Amino acid sequence: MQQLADQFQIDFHSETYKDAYSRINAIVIEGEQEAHENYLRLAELLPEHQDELIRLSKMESRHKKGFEACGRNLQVTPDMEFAKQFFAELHQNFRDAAAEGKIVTCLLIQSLIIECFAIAAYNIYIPVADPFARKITEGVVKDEYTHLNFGEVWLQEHFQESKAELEEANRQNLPVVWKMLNQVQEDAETLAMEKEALVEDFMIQYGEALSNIGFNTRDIMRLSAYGLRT
Ligand code: Y39
Ligand code: FE
Ligand code: FE
Ligand code: FE
Repeated sequence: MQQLADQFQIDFHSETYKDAYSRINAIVIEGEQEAHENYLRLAELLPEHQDELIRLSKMESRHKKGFEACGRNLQVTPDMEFAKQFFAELHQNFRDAAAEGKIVTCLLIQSLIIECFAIAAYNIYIPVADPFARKITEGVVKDEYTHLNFGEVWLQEHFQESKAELEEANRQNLPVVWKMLNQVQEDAETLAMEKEALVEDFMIQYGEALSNIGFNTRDIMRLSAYGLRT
C-alpha cells in the first residue's frame, strides 16, 4: 500500500496538499463529532439498545481524536467552519427526524448513509494516506462496519413497518450526499481520491446494506442511485 502513495508521488507537506487537507480533515473530524452526538440521541430513542449505542458513540469520539492527531501530524489546521457548513443540511435532517421520534429516518441517515459514506471515503483514502494517517484510518474503518451493522440489523428486524419511511428518508437525504460529494471533489482529488472511486464504493456499501435489510435488486437500483447525476 505504501507503494501506491509513492507511485502517485504525493507530497504530504506541499502547500497544495495541506490546503486541501485542512478541509477534508475538518470534515472527518466534524463528521465523527456529529456521529458521536447522533448515537447518543439514538440511545435516547432506543432505550432497549442504550448500552450498545453509547458504546458506538464513544467509538466515534475516539475516531475524532485519531483524525485530530492526523491533522497535527501534518501541521494542518482543520477548517471547522467549512466542515460545519458541509454537514449542516444532513445534520438538521437528523435533528428534525429525532425531534419527531422518526427512528427509521435517524438510522437511515446516520447508520446507513453516513457510515457508508465514511467507509467509502476511508477505503479510498487508506492506500494514498501518509503512513501515520493510514494506520489510524485502518483502525477506524473496522469500527464503521460495526456501526453500519447496527443499523442493518435493526432495520432488517423492523423491515415491513419501516419500508415506507426508508423510501421517504432516502429520497430526502441521498441527494444531499451527492451534493456534499461534489463540494469536496476537487479537494479529494488533491489527496489522490477519485470521485468515481468514492461514488462506486459508496454505491457498493449502500446497496449491500439495503440488500441485507430486505430490499430486492430492483428497489436497490432505484434507491441507491436516487438523485445521482454524474
Ligand atoms: O460514522 C462515522 O464515523 C462518520 C461520521 C464519519 C464522517 C465521515 C465523513 C466522510 C466524508 C469524507 C469525504 C471525503 C471525500
Ligand atoms: Fe467514526
Ligand atoms: Fe461511525
Ligand atoms: Fe429492537
